[in-house]
Amino acid sequence: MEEAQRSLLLSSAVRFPPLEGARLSYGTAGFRTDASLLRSTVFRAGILAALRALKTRSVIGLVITASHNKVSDNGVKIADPTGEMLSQDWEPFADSLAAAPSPDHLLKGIIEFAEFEKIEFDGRKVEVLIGRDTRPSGQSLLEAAKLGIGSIIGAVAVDVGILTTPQLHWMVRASNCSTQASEFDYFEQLSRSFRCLMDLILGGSESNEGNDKVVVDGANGVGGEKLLVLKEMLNLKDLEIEVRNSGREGGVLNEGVGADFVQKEKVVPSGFGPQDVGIRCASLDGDADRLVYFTAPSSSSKIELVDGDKILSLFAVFIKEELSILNKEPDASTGDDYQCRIGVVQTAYANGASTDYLKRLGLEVFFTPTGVKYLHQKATQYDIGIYFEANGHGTILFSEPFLRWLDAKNNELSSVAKGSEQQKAALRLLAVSKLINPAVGDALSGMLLVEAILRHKGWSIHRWSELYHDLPSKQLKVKVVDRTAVVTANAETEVVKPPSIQEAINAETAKYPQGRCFIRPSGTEDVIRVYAEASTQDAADSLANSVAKLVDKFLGHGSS
Ligand code: 16G
Ligand code: MG
Repeated sequence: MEEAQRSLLLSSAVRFPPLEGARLSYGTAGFRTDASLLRSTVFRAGILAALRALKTRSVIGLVITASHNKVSDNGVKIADPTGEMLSQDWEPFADSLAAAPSPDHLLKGIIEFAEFEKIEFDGRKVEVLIGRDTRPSGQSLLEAAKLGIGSIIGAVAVDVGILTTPQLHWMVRASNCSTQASEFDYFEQLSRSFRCLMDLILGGSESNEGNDKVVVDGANGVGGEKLLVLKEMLNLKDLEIEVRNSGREGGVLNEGVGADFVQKEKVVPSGFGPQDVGIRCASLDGDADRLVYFTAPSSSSKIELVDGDKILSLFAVFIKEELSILNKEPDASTGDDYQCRIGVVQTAYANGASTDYLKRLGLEVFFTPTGVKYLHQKATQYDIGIYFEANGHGTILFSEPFLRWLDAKNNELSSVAKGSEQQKAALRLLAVSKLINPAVGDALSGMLLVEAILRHKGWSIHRWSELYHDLPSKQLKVKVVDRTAVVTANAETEVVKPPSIQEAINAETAKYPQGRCFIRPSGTEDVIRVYAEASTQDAADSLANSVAKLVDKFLGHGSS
């Protein structure tokens, strides 16, 4: 590394001393904590993003958000050239950069890592797109990120403004594919493919049981704001989208609103109530990468929640049906068959009833640990990989060879069977591949796809919800001395360390019909999470409580 580069790094690093005692880890989805503690970490994440851009010779993304967490928190994460999460083998470097106690240590760490990764500091121009959510701390953290990026010679920070997290991921991917990559292009692509899908659907669909309205809770965040823009561009006549908690009405981000609140508390978000009974409602989280649906109850009881598992199931049913239409109709067949491998990916939090349902559909179901990066990676291994976490993160991935085949098939069909159901199925699948965000789960594009499929099938939200009945479940968290003492295996369904706790969990679970229970260390909070499922709510509550006591006994403050 040249002297000019060394001194630039040292001189900028002295402006961002790390806070003592605030040791952060890149965690499941980037660094996250109280915004007032983050400047040094975001500055260093800027350096990391610039190094990643140098290494990959591609456009990289940096997003400043703390998603569904409280407004006083913030966070930072990096998007790789494909728009996916930062490659996991760089996470330890992210941790050590964040932890470097002084500018000299920081510089030494960068030099060693750059040598190991063979990163050349040749001054070549590389770009990092920086986006942020609506948090008030975003602007000053953005300045810190810019200085971090600017301390690598040749790296240029491009401020793309306030965006949803999935928009930023999409723009990074599009920039590297040499396609149009502005925010306007994102909206254009979503609206064009949605309209195309609706045109292919409206031709043959039954009525949507008179249910042509969706009311969306925008979590008082960036998603609500962007949905208003998208709605203008869509200019729909046959679907009314009403946005509440858009952030324009003065509500606080994620406070009593948003997908995380709705999914965990199972109550209506603020701004919703008895006037919404019978209406299809949806909720986004604070950076719009999570989506859940729900209906408001007539009394004060709990909502009917239609979570990520049910969105996954709806998508899976639709895709499977379209594929079978495409592969039927022998008279129109071009004899060009493609063995399309379709797979669904879930985590241990998926309700057992959803997994049974998907398996009954004949689908291959695979489990990964919690966190989008794990599910996404697995989903890339299929021709059509559909992944969702119960909390509403998810998308559909189509392989390049499958899309090429589908395109060719559509072209052939348009000469031999134009306008046939078979050709329409090909066109619908192509439209879905353009509507859905291939970089990461995206609440806006996911919502449009849900709306199109419900319309296609003529289903109300109740009909959709009836696909299967969730098993009662309960989640708890337990504060422990050291959450890293828990090591899990088999997609977090089994504890391998400390010894014998799994046996105790098994013994407890065996007492309950349809009982299932697991514990895992949270990747975002200093707690152990407990999940329990059983045939009744009382049983699920009781199983979760007993296992929480076991966690406390083995790992809690009284255990040592
Ligand atoms: C993060 C993850 C989410 C995961 C959650 C688990 C992304 C983009 N977000 O929000 O997928 O479900 O963490 O949190 O990957 P926990 O480890 O605290 O339970
Ligand atoms: Mg989020």
